[in-house]
Amino acid sequence: MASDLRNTENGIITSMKLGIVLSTQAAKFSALAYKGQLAENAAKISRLGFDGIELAIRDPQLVNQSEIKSLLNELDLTVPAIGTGQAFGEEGLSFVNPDLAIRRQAIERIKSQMELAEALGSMVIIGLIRGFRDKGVSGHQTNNWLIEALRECAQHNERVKLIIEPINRYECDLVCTVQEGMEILESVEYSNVGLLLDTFHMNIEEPSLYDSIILAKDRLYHFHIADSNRWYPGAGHLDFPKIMDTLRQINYNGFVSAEILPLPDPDVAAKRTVDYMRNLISSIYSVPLCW
Ligand code: LER
Ligand code: MN
Repeated sequence: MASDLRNTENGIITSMKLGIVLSTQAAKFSALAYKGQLAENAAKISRLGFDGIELAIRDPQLVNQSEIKSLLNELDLTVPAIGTGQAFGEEGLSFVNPDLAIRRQAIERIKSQMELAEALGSMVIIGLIRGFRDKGVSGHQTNNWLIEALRECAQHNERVKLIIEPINRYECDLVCTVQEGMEILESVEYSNVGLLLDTFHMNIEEPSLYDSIILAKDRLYHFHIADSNRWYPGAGHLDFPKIMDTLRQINYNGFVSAEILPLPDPDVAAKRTVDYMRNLISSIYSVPLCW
């Protein structure tokens, strides 16, 4: 109920929810407004008016599940998704590493993230953990390893959704575009596997962000927002009114989650995200679609 009320903007019930990424530990990845100090930062995020926190967790063994649950319960915040890329960024685990032991570790890590996700009511992000194709391994073999890993994880617990994030070519070489994401979904053939689209990556790879959102349609399970410069929405040149209107057009009712640089500082970035996005979300629900 409380979150319905929070999604009531000027008397208009909106169904998109607003989140922000917080890393539960220090990380090299820079587009994180908040890192560490979970209790303090979660309280700030709640006060700012977000509906949820997307947690970036390198390894579920590093966090205390019941502490997280009760803290977020108290703050009335949900965890829409768990980010897993640090297992690649910090430890080198990947689904397509030529070393079988590393591939197994990556798969087991995702399964353990799925257990935590089930307890928190979250989805699990499959981003950088896909890894890079090794030069000595064929594209065909790499693709097979990726699909096999996804199938094994999807089958492990069909109640938990896995969300594949197309990532721009400079950070990843497996599934960079929404079309490639849709093709992987077709090969994997599990309905608990869907897509996470990120405006920052789409701005680099997609001819049209809007057509790509429409292509993903009901396989779109989660959405990352950052402006063209990866600052908070409104700080660059992306057309967020049109992006949000397109999400509304496909009846997207999940989270839009800010994965942004902590600039000019974390709190200002978070506050400007809330101010800009709340205004936008209520305005797109208060006027007819512009299509
Ligand atoms: C993770 O969500 C992401 O967008 C990537 O840029 C991670 O490197
Ligand atoms: Mn992202």
